[in-house]
Parts: sequence; structure tokens; C-alpha cells
Amino acid sequence: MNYLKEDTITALSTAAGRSAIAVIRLSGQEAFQVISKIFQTKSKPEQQVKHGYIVDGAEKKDEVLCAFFTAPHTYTGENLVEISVHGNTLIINEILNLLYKNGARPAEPGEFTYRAFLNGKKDLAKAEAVCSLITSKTTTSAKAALNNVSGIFSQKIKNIRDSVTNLIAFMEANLDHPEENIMFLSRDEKLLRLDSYIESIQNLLNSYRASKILQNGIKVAIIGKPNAGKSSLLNAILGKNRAIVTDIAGTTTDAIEETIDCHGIPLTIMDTAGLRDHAGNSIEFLGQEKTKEIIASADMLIWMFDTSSQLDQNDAQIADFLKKSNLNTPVIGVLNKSDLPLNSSCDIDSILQSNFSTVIKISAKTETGISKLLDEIAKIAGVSDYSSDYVMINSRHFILLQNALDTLIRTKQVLTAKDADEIACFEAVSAQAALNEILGINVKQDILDTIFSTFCIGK
Ligand SMILES: Nc1nc2c(ncn2[C@@H]2O[C@H](COP(=O)(O)OP(=O)(O)O)[C@@H](O)[C@H]2O)c(=O)[nH]1
Ligand SMILES: [Mg+2]
Repeated sequence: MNYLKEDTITALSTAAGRSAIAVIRLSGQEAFQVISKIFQTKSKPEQQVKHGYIVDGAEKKDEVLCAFFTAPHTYTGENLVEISVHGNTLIINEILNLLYKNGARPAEPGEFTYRAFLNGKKDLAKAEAVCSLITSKTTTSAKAALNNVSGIFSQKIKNIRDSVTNLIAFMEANLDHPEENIMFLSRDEKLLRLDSYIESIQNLLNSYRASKILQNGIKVAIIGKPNAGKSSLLNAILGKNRAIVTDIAGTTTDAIEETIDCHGIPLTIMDTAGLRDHAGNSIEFLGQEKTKEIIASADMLIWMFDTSSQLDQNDAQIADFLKKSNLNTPVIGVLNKSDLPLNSSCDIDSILQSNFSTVIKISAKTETGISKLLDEIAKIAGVSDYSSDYVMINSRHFILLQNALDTLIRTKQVLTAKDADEIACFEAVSAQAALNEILGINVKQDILDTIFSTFCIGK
């Protein structure tokens, strides 16, 4: 990856396509010189935002606003110009080409944020969160990502890291001056402190699953025999007629999916072709095969029953299929058509014998029980108790936190067994290194390259 930091870089920072305004960023030592070659303005020199024209010699290319930010108080920590141009790809490309001709080069993916990191404007956890914030699918996940961007997560890590550093200092002092009669930390005090660091890390680790769900969302498949009301439920959840509903069994042959915000979780809900022992035709058969694939890939299943009719062979076959698939997926049992009288031959007790996370009575037709169903989905996903200081923990953080936790537990074990400060110290230093790595301290270049290469160009 071409991350030469002496270069002046430029890229379109807003989405491509037609828009009222698009923003081109230009950053680097030469940013002000480069723009001065193609920008004509009558604004006063002291104005930070100047109005004028981008020109190629005598020819005007666009009427723009240029915002000038002087290092080091800028996003990248370098001289930075944000050019607000008209949002037309032809104009944008002309301006970018002029910038290239006059000394800038195209920015690599994430290079503006990478420079912010290199110049100490953002630690690595904050830089990573820029990406999470932009890709957030719900306002809740955006809020959590913003907590990382604004440094709440980094501060938690720094607090633990500083405490560990402090403990290491005490242990080193013990090693260096064993004979001196200075009041060092007692073994009990060290153990007590270690317990509190371990608990703080454990709390962060516990939020990993929820932050993964907030960031990536979950897939919930609605399954059941034909005519159970699966498509009606999808429509009721979406509040619109997305899937065709008929009383003809086997209407849904292709899987339909839509994403909604369910208590802050990006919830992809999938309607599937009903499973029955004999498909009506080859299209329905293919649909049923697809349903089986979807069941295997879903994070959660909603298994629907029609309680206005009796249970039949098809319900039994689905039970059999799920049992044989041996999935570790939570299943919500949904007793549909509760607006109709319960069929006296519908053996609810036998339904309840299946291994459901919960069972809910609904009517997809009258839209009764839908919000309770969504509450249950969020509860099972484990993010319904969302708090406002929630942070985003990605897999890199998770691995390093786990590493820090393991080494602190070992530190404790060594101290408990033999009060051997030398070995304990060695373990604690590893924990300190893992915590530092979360913040971007002593991170290998290939890891940095991998992180920033997942960013879009212009970020
Ligand atoms: N009375 C009543 N009818 C329903 C309900 N849900 C679905 N239906 C009807 O059941 C039939 C099959 O519904 P549909 O959503 O297409 O079922 P699917 O085959 O499982 O997708 C349609 O005639 C729906 O109007 C419900 O809660 N109450
Ligand atoms: Mg259907």
C-alpha cells in the first residue's frame, strides 16, 4: 500500500453521483500551494472559507467554496483544504485531474484517517470507529460508534492500561529494591487491584456480542408450512405489502428479505417458501431447497403455526427437519391467526414440546402481537438493555482484550501461588502491550494496512 506520508493527497470525500454539493479533500504539506495554482478568489485572506473559481489557466471549471484548515488543528493534522464543488462527476473528475497535475496524488483508501492516526489526532480505536460510524445501519449503532469516535472506548482502555502500568511500576520497584524498607503494595492489594482490572476487561468483552449485532445486524427467517401466514407476518412487520399473500398454498417460491430497525438492531427479516412434503411444482421445490439454506444461515428462526387449523404432517416434517439439522439457532414459536377461533384439534401442547426460546400468540392479519414479537427478538439477541455509553468492540479489540484478560489472570495466579513479582511482572507487561495495541501503540504495519484498506477512498 502506498502510504507515503510526505505526499499531498486528494480524493472525493462525498458519495459519487449527482448531488447539490460534493466535497473534495486535499491534505499534505503542499496542500495550500497546490490549491493556490487552480483557485481564484476575491475573498479576504483572513477568511477561512473562501468563495471563488477552480480554473485551468484562463478557463473556469467550477464555482466553489474552499475551506482552509491550517496544521496541526485539522482532521489529518496536516494543512487541509475542503473544496465544495457542484456534485457532477464530470466536474469532480476535472477538478481531481487538475489537482493531480498540480502536485497532489490520489489518496489511498482511508488515507486521510490514517494520517490523522499517524499525526496523533486519533488513536487507532477512534480511527477504526470512523468506519463503523459511516457504515452504521441504525441510529443506535451509530450512537455506539460515535461513542468510540469521541473517545469513550479509548478512555476505558487507557484507564485500565494506566492502572496496569502503575501496578507494573510497583512490582518493578519491589524487584529493584527488595531490601529497602519502603511501603510497597502488599500482595493482597495487588490481587485486589488485578481483580478490578479483570472485571473491567470482562465487562468490555461481554459487550462484544451485542456490538457485533448492532454493527452487522441479525438475520431472522420466518419458516412454517404453506399458508401459516409467513408472508402476512413479513408485511405486518414492515408495515407494507412487500410479499404476496394468498390463500393458495405455495405462493411464496422465492425468499424475500428486508431490513428494519428493531430496537436498534439492524434486523434482516426473511420470508421463505413454506415447507411441505410435496411441492406443487418444480419452482416451489427450488424455493423449498432455498428455505433450507436460509434456515442454516439464519441467526434466529420464527416458526409459524396456524392455530385455526389442526397440526398436520407438514408441521411434523418441519419439526423433524429442524431436529435433524441440529442447529444452534434460537427459535421463536409463533401461534398465528389468533383472531380466529382455536381449532379444537390443534394440539398446542405438542407444539410447545419443541425447544423454543419463547412462544408468542399473534394475528398477522389484525397485526396483534407484532411489537411483542419484535421485543422478544431484541431480548433474545441480547441488546434490548441498550445504554447510552455503549461502545463498539470489533474482533481486533476482542482478541486483544481476551489476550489482556488471560495474561492478567496469569499474573494473579503467579502472585497467588508464589508471590513471584518477576514472572507476574512479565505477564502484566503482556497485558499492557495488548491494551496499547488496541489504541494503536506498537502495531505492525501490515495490521494497519489491513485496517485502513477496508475504508473507502476519501475517508
Ligand atoms: N384470519 C387470519 N388469516 C390470516 C392470518 N395470517 C395470514 N392469514 C391468511 O392466511 C392465508 C395465507 O397467508 P400467507 O401470509 O400467504 O401465508 P404463507 O403461505 O405462510 O406465506 C392468507 O389468506 C392470509 O390472509 C391471521 O393472522 N388471521
Ligand atoms: Mg408466503
